[in-house]
Order: sequence, then structure tokens, then C-alpha cells
Amino acid sequence: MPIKKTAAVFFGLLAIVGTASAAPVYLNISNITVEVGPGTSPGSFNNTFNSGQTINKVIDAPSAAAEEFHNQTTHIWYTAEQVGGGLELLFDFGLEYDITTLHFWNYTGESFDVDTVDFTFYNALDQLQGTLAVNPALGSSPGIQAEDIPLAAPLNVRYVTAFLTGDNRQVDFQNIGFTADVSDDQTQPPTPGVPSPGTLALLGLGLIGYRFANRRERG
Ligand SMILES: [Ca+2]
Ligand SMILES: [Ca+2]
Repeated sequence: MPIKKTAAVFFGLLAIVGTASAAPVYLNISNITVEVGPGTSPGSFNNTFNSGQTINKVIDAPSAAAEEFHNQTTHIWYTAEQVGGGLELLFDFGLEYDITTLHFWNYTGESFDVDTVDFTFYNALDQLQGTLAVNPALGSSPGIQAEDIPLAAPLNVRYVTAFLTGDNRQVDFQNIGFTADVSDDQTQPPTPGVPSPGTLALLGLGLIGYRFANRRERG
């Protein structure tokens, strides 16, 4: 291979690698998990879990641009017993991400669609990073495509709680997805065995108290 061509291929590869490492990631079943949360209100899941189907139907869209058709193998349908009741979903991203876009595939009609989603975002230490209430649009018809909701924040998110409600108790949707960048500064747990400044101050006060008590005993 001539030198010029080799150099061109080399720099071309560099460009691809550079782009790939900075590219946003679509979070779905291949890199995150979801489960039904204990905060889910009394209600029924109708035919959501028929024939061994799981809640992974929430995160099975292959991309943010994927189109899904409404049927019993693709959607989630929950009915709360009372108005205000809802379905709680717990997402675990595995590591911290800065979310840039939320994607929501809603049902196509008002009588079953999701009307409000309350999101709560936590970092790797389960510390609150932010909250967001979303009123998703009706899904497109007949093929349901995601509504893309840009988010300026939150940063450093590992865990997400979503509480989905319908004004008429019905919660029917296809998928929830997130486009995000891996956070540059992953939150680290405190190092065990290294006392915090507060602990050191208390220890100091304790020593002073001990010496004071000793002197009084001797005196
Ligand atoms: Ca689905
Ligand atoms: Ca509705």
C-alpha cells in the first residue's frame, strides 16, 4: 500500500475511534435493566405478562428511531384501581450517564394512553440528582414512533424511577428509552477506613474531654 494511502486509512481510523468514544449511547435492554417497583399502586396488569412475557418489553426498542406496532407482545397495559394510582418502574443503568434525550412511545388514543410520567433521577450512591414531570404526547399511528424530549440535565444518573399514571387509571405504552453520554466523573463511594473531617473533630473533642476528666479525678 502506498504511504499516502496508508496515512489516509490511519487518520480515517483515528477519526472513527474519536467519534465513537464521544458518541451518545442509546440505553436499552442491551445495557440497562428495568423492573416493576414496589411503589406500584394496587391495580391489574391485564395481559401484559401473558405467555412468559416480562417487563423488558419497556426497553426492547433497538434504537430511539425504532417503530413499534401495538399488540399484546409489544405493549405494557396496567390499570390502577383508583385515580392517582400508577405503575412504578425502576431503571438501573449500571454506571452513571448524563441523559440528553428521553424517548417515550405512548399509546395512540386518549382512552388508554399515559398522561403523566414523574421521573426521579439518582446517582450511583442513590443520591437525588433531579426530578422531571412529563406529559407525553399521544403515540403516532399506525406505527408508533418515539416522542423525543430533550433534557438539559440531569448529570451523573445511574438509577431512574418512573411513576406512570393515566387520568382515567389506564396506563398503556410501548417503550421508554434514554439517549445519554457516559459521565466523565463517575461518583465514587467513600473510601472505607478514612475518617471524615467531622469524625476527626469529634475524636478530638472526645480526647480533650477524656484528659479533662482525668485531671479532675487526680485533683
Ligand atoms: Ca416494547
Ligand atoms: Ca389518557
